[in-house]
Amino acid sequence: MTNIFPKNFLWGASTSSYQIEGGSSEDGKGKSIWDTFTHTPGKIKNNENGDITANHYHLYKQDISLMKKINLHTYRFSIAWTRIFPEGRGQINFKGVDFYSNLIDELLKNNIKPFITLYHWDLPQKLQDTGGWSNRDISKIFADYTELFAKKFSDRCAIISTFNEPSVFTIHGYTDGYMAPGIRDKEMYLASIHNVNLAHGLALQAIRSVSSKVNLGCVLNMQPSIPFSDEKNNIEASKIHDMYWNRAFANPMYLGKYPTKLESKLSKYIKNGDMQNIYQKNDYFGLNHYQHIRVKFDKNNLLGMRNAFFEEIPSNIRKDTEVTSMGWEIVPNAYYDQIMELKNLYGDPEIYLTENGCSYTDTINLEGKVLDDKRIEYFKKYISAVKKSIDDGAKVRGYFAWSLMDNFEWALGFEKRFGLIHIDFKSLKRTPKKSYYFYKKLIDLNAIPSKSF
Ligand code: GCO
Repeated sequence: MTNIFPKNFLWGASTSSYQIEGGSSEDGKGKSIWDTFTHTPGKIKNNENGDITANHYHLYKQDISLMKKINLHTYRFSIAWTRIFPEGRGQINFKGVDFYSNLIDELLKNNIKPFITLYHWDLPQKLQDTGGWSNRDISKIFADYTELFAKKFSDRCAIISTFNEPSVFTIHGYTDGYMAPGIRDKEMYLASIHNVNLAHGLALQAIRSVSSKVNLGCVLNMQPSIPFSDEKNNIEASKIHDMYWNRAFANPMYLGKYPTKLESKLSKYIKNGDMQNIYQKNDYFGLNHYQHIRVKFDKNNLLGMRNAFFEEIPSNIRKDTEVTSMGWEIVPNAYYDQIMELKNLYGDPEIYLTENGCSYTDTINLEGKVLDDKRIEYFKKYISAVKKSIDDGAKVRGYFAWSLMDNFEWALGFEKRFGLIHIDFKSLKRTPKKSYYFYKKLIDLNAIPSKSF
């Protein structure tokens, strides 16, 4: 087997609107639940927020020229719903439409394919005020937003995803208060699962009513759920985690059916015709993955389980395990296993690996360089696992580093740096890291560079 990736394999990088744009109330943009959440004291580390963050809203041309310099094939970014519809529906904000039109045109001018995410967690606050994802009306409202987007942009955007990581924004948004909107309500959570699935299916139909040429799918985070220990309650907890974290969206969207146990919990929300509306043809499966998850029973958690912290892992395991600054284990075999599971359980789909990467406390040295060798080692291990999955028959069509640039890491603020490009959040100076040049070599070779940098 050669170490060269298939011809036309897409090398990309990912970001999201709230995490990099800034301009949180500029040019008619409406308030999102993350604008509300980050301005609620105590929710975010150091009470940081995304009002400015990397200021991509004003610096996007500079950022695109940095993409061009490494011959990036594709750039995955998300649309801030509140730039298009400040209140989620009704009045269109044409300055917001113009921003994304200019951004997309600049990408195309630089021969970079836009890979669009229509929802990466920044729900219009006005829609949250009427229940957000727990209110069934939102499914149609979301579909209407996606139809408008398709009318404006489907001639220039060949790949669109409805959502980013639905299990993350529903679990952390509606069960444990960790993310916006910070609600802890089991029934609202269960309703949101079904409404998001329905929104996905209605959106695919709405977009296809405008264009049949767009590649459509969803970006899902999937990670092997492993019991923290072989105690019965932890084994049971890992099964609950797998159901909500891995199957609650992948199964209805890609197999047309909820897991049996979940279907009975959702029965009051499932109306005639819903499952047929949800189960539309997906052109690809978007997979976000970083590590496996060790799951612990937790009677205080609404779902009866939680992710174990790295520090809780028994020392005999911990001593042989490398982690990133997020405390996430570096386990490339789990990545291979997850990709192969998609091939074997979800109909051997075309797969885009839409997020993978690592955080470290990157600093700029006296020569003005960021020597992030650990990130380069991470990419070598994980991208080798990708190549192995392709050699073993998985239809992987592209890989996106998370992230193009350092950004606002949700409840953790700015401390966790994932970027190929270092951002000074005070001066807004961009400094390409050593991994940025590694990534360029990877793209030019279409293979993992053998020699070290
Ligand atoms: C996610 C989100 C990204 C995160 C990244 C690091 O996967 O949680 O898509 O917004 O910033 O994954 O946590």
